[in-house]
Amino acid sequence: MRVLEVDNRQELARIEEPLHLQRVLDGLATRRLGAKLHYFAEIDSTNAYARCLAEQGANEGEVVLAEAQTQGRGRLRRSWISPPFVNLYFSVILRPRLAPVHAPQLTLMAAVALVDTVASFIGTPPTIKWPNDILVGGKKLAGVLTESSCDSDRIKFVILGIGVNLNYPVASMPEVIRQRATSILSLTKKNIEREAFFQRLIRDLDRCYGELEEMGFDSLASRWEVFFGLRDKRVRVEMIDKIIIGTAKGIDRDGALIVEDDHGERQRIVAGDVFPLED
Ligand code: BT5
Repeated sequence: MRVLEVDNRQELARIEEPLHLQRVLDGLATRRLGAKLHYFAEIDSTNAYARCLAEQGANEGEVVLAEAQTQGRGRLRRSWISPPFVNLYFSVILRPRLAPVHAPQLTLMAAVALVDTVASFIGTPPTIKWPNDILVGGKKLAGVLTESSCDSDRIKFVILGIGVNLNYPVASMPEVIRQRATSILSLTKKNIEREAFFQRLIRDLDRCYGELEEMGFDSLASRWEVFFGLRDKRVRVEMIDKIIIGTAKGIDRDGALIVEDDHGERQRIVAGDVFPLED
């Protein structure tokens, strides 16, 4: 049985095109994800709310979904632009049996699932920009934000947050992202049924998460590498305390980015932003 909790603090009747959640839940047939769906017309951040639920003991697989976010967030206090009714913003509570050092694998697992879903809607696979961006034609279509809560030797929970631009016209994007972002609408020139995309994505996430839990990271890592757009390219990696220039080599089994610097040393990057260098 699947449970749907709808937050009625907002007047849902005002919404022109709300998600038809029953269409999402009908035939979802997932093993771990989506047994309970918390739906909001508007929220500050689905990740923030999912974290509160997880701290209060919510089960693995519960999903928080909102039509709009007022404080959607990216990494490093950056924001995620989240206008109403056109896109998807959701967070999944996971309780993986992984060591804390392996938590980054979940970001990469989500990227692989997103590639599969997006490819099924646009016909060609997108590329992945380490660690968490899904790009088409070099423009950002989706982002993943994973936030973990850990003890010294185990993960208590991970909040896996995903934002995807669906029926979002590039012309109505704010200036700060307009040149660098895209949407399914902009790529296909058609509005898509958001319910169908969401259902497919939850299924792909469920499948990839199951694969990670049951078979480990190796086969997901190989698939991730196929879509990694910067392999063997010259890159600049910006970290909090330094910048490295070198050649991107791929990822290791913990999901860290491997870059060979200009002294021939292999550098292992666990957090940062990677950019292609113009030759
Ligand atoms: C990310 O961060 O890409 C992770 C985004 C995760 C958003 C989801 S939405 C549901 C859940 N709840 C949340 O509060 N967050 C998650 P990062 O790599 O730091 O990229 C952030 C950057 O992407 C911004 O600084 C902008 O340049 C750009 N950006 C912001 N909004 C965008 C959008 N709608 N489409 C494309 N790019 C965007």
